Amino acid sequence: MRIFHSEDHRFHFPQAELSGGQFVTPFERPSRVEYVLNRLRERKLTDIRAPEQVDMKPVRALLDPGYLRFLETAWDEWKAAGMAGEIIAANVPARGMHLDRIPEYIDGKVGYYSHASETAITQGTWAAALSSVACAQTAQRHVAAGADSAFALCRPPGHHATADQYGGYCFINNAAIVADMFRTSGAGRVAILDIDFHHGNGTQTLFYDRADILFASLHGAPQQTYPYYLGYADETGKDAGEGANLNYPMTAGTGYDLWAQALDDAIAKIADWGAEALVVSLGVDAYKEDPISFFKLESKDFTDAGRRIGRMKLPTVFCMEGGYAIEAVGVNTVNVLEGFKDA
Ligand code: 7XA
Ligand code: ZN
Repeated sequence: MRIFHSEDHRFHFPQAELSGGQFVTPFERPSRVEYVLNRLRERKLTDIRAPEQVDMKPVRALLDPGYLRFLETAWDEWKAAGMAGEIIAANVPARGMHLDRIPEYIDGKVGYYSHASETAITQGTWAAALSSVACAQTAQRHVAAGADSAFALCRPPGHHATADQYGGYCFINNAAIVADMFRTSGAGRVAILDIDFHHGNGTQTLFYDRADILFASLHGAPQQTYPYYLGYADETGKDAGEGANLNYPMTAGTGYDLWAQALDDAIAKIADWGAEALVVSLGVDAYKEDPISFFKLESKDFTDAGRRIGRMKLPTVFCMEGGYAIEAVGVNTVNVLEGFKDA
């Protein structure tokens, strides 16, 4: 399996994350990628390539132009306003306020274009986010050209980002862009299977009313975990997209038996629906030791999950999402890929 990776992810390295009322070193950090690369090499998965240049056309096709301008210019505006630290949202449009009027001042814009405060923007965030998209896009082109699969080692991750909001460590939704590119390159129906511990609220929102892209997500129940305000089982899509959104929320302590039943159900529904290509939002934070999650998957379960996904025999792009049990991130990620190849 070919792997796409860019060193430019390192441009995004915030010093601080707001977590539990404290500023801590971000869980989503550059060394995660090193663990994955090391494990890939250990397992002789060495077809690791730099991505082609990012193509902004598919990005602009899906995302809000004002949001993209904001991401590109936020750091300079923040610094020009005399702010000393990293960009962190402190004010958001809440119930009863205007959701449709974009403030002029950068502090207001930051709140308008974000949905959470844990995620900092730094000088290099835009460049890193574009390199992450470039990995995903190059993986898509490789598969659209005939490869059975590819792994985009995306960092920063993407599945929480909507058309006009960042948060949950995500700025641009890589998996969504890949799915839309599969459509443009000829696939009639595309499925996104999100196995990250957290609900992919961004991906769901981007395709909620679309009949051509199905979204299925296995995740921590929103009553109990981030992103809290989306991810319930009764969110099934709307208008033309009715029936093309499948949520499998599961409660704290969920182990592989129950999780795998949800996976099998999602896989069966994706097959029945007639997907011609598959995008996997590959987070490994369902792992039992993950510091910010509460499922109980073991490392070997990721191999089995990969095998089940591989049995679908669909052209597949994997996009890296979360996973913060730092020393196990590489093993768990590569286990999914190896299971997939062995299917
Ligand atoms: O898949 N998404 C993640 O792994 C990021 C979750 C961020 C949680 C932070 C809650 N304030
Ligand atoms: Zn996650």
